[in-house]
Amino acid sequence: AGKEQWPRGEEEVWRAGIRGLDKTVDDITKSVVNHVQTSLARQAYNIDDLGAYQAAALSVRDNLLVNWNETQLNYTKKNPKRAYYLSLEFLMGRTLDNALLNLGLKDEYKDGVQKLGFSIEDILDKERDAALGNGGLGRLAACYLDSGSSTELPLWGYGLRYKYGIFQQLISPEGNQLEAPDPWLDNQNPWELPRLDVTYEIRFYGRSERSHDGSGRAVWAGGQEVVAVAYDVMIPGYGTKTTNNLRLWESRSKRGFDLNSFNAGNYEGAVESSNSADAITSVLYPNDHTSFGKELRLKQQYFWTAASLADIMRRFKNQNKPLAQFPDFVAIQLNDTHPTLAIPELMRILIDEEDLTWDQAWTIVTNTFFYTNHTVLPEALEKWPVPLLEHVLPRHLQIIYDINLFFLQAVEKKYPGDRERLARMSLIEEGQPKQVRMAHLAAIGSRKVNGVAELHSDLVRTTILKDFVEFEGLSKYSNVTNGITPRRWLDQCNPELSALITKTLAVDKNVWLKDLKLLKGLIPHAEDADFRKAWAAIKQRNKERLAAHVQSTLGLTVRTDAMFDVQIKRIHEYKRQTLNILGVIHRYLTLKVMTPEEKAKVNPRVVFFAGKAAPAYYIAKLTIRLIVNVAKVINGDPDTKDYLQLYFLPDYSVSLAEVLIPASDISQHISTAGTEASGTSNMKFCLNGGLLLGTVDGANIEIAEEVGESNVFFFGHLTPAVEDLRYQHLYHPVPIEEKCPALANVLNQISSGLFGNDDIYEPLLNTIRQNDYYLLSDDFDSYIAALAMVDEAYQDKEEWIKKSINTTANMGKFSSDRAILEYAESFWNIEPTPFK
Ligand code: KOT
Repeated sequence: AGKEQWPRGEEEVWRAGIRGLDKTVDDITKSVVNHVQTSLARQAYNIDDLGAYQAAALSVRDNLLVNWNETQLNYTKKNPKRAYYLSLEFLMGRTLDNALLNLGLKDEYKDGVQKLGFSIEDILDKERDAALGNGGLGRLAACYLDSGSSTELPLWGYGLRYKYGIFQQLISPEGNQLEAPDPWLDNQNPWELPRLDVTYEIRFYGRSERSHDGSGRAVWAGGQEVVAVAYDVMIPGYGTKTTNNLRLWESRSKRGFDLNSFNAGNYEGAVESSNSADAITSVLYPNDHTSFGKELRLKQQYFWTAASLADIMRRFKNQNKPLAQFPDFVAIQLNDTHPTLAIPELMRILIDEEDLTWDQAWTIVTNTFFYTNHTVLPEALEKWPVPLLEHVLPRHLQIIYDINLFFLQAVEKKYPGDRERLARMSLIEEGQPKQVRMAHLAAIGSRKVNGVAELHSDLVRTTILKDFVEFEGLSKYSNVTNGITPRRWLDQCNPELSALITKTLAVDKNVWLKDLKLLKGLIPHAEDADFRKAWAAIKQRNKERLAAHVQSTLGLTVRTDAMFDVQIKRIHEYKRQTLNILGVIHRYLTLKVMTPEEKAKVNPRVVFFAGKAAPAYYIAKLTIRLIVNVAKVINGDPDTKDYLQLYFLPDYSVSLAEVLIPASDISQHISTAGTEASGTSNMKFCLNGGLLLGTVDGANIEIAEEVGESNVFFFGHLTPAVEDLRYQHLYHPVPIEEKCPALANVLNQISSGLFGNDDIYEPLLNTIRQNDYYLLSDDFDSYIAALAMVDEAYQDKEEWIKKSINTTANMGKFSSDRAILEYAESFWNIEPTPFK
C-alpha cells in the first residue's frame, strides 16, 4: 500500500537498461565512437571535422535527453502551473558549445575529442546556426528559453520548424545585397527529436455555420486540412538538470497525395495539395518591422497557434480538471501580435468544442494570455484584411466580430455617445478593405500587456494603447525590461574575460553567472593597474580574434591597433545606419584636409557594419551599397587608410555577433528617439566592456542609469521633441544647407560622385533632403560632437579601461534570468520546480 505501481515489465531490468549521464572522458569517447560507428556508419579512417561534429553532437544529445526525460517526469509528477512562450521566431544560433557548458562537460569533451584526433574549436565551428528569426525579437525568445531552464521554471516554447531560416546575405562586387536560401537542415539536425506521433489536424478555409439554438456555437467544416507534426528541441539550463522543451511544428499534407488525380494520370495535380501543405512551414518571412498581409503568413500564424493550443489543451485535459481551472495551470505569453489568433482559437475550442458559454470562455481566455509589444512603429503593427480572414478562417472572423461587439458595448457604456473613441478602439479599422487590428485584440484578450523597456512601455501606454489604458486601468499595462543570457553573451563568447572575472570575484562562475549583480564586485578593481592591464589585454586578443576571422573568411587585413567601432543590427531607416555612414564620410573628409602633424594626433579607427536588409526594402539595400562603396574608397586611399578603415561584414548572424561583440571598444545604438523599443545588443556590448554611443532611446536609458551617464556617450534630440520636429519638417522646412552645413556637404560629396559616378544614391539622400522622417539633419551635429567626445575619451587609455570595467560591473540588471523571473512572478504566477 502506498507504493506506486511500476508501469510495465520488471523494474530492475528497466533500471539496468537506463542510460545515465556521461561523466568521464572515457564515457565520452566511447559514446562518440559509438555514434561514429552506428549513427553515421563511419570509422576512424573516414571521419572528418563535420563527421566528428555530428558524432559529438549526437553524444551530447543523448546526455541532454537523460535530463530532458527527468525534467518532463518531474513536471508530470508535480503538475505545476506551466507557461508557454509562443514566438514565430527563435534565433538560437549554435547549440553544441552551449549544451556542453550547461551540462558542465566542456573540459571533458575537449579532452575526449582531442584523444580522437580533433580539436574542439574546429568541431564547434562546423555547426550551422539555427537562424529561425530576423533579429532582436527572435533572439530574445532564445535568451528567455535559456533563462527559463536555468531558473528551473516550467516554461515551454512553441514555434515553427521552418525548412529555410533567415536568408543568407551575399554582397555583390557593386555592393548589392543578394539573398540565397538558408538550407540549415541539409546536414541533418542533431538537436531535434521528430515526434511523428504527436500530430494535429489544422483546418483552413471552408464554411462556418452558426447554430440557431442561442448557444453562440458554430460548426466549421470543409476546406483544407493540414497536419502539424511536432519536433522537439531540448533546452538545457545552466547549472541545473532542468531541460525544458521547445516544440516546433512542421506542416505536412493529410494524405500523402491525392489518389483521384494520381489514378487519372494527373501527377502534378496529385501532389499540388501536398505542396501547398508543405509550403506553410517552408520559409521564415524575412521582414522585420513590416506587416505585409499575405495569405501564407496568415496560414503560418494560424497553423502554429492552433497546433500549440491543441497540444496545450491535450496536456491540460490529461489532468481531468474542470476547464474553469485552465488559467490555474496554463499561462501563454504572446511574443508580439504574431500569435494573437490564439485568442479567438481558444474561444472557438471552448465554445464550439467544449460547450462553454461565451462568458465562461472569455473569462478563461482573459486569464490565460499575456501580450508583449515590441514596437510602436506604425508599419509594424499587424492588421489583417477582413476579406482574407473571412476566406481563410471564417469561424475566427465571426468570433472576432463578437468580441468586438461585446467590447464596444462596454466602452459605450463607460463613454456614452463618444463615437470617435469607439472608432479608435474598435478591433476593426474602417477602410477599403476593413482590417482587424491585432494589437487591440491582443490587448483586450490578455491579462497583462507589457513593453520591453521603461521608455517603450510608457510609449505603449501613452500612444498606441492610450485609450485602452484609460478604459481598463493602468495596472494591466506594465513593463518588463529585456535581458540577455550571460552564459552565451559573456562566458561562451568571451571565455578569457569570464575567467578573469571568476578569478577576480573569487566566486565560482556557477554563482556569478546566475546572480549577475555580483559583477559589482569588479568595481574596486578598476583602480588596480594590473587588473586594468589584464582587462585591456583581453580586449586586444578579442580584436585579434575578430581580425583573424575577417582574414580567414573574407581575406581582408584589419589593423588591430585601432579603436573598434561597431554597428550590427537589421538595416532599417529608424536604426539610422545612414547617420553612421554619413559620420564616417565626414571623418574621411576631415582627415583628407589635415596636415601630417594633425593626423599624427588622430587615433586610428576601424568601423564595422553588419546586418541584413529585408529583400524588398529598397532604401535599406541602398544603405548597404553606400557603405560598401565608401569602404572601397576609404580603405584604398593612402592619405587616410592608416587612420580610418571601414568594413561591411556580410551575412550577419548570432555566430558572427559572438566574435564581433567582445572585440568592440564602442558600439552604436543611434535610433531616432522613441523608435527602438529596447535593443538587446546594446546590453551584450556593455556586458563585454564595450562602451555605448547612442541616443536617449530604449534600453540605452536604463543602461546609462546602471553604469552611470559618465560611462556612456549620449547625443541627439529626446523623444518628446520628435513629433514637433517632424511637424516642422513638413510645414516649415529649412534648407539643409542652412540647418546643417556639415551634413549638406557630406550629401553633396556623395551626389558629386565621390563613391561612384551615377545617381544611384539619390533616393537615399532624398529621404534626408526631403522630409527626413528619422531626423538625421536634426541630430547630425550632436552626433559628430559625440564621436569627437569618444575620440577624446579614448586618448586617455587608463580612464577608458576604467570606464570599460565599470560598465561591465554594473550590467547585472540585464540578465535574462531577472527578466524571466519578472514574467514568472508578476504575470504567469509560476514557480521554479527543481528536482534532484
Ligand atoms: C516586428 C514585426 C515583425 C518582426 C519583428 C518585429 C519586431 C522586432 N518588433 N520589435 N522588434 C525588436 O524586438 C526586440 C526585443 O524586444 C527589441 O529589443 C527591439 O528594440 C525591437 O525592435
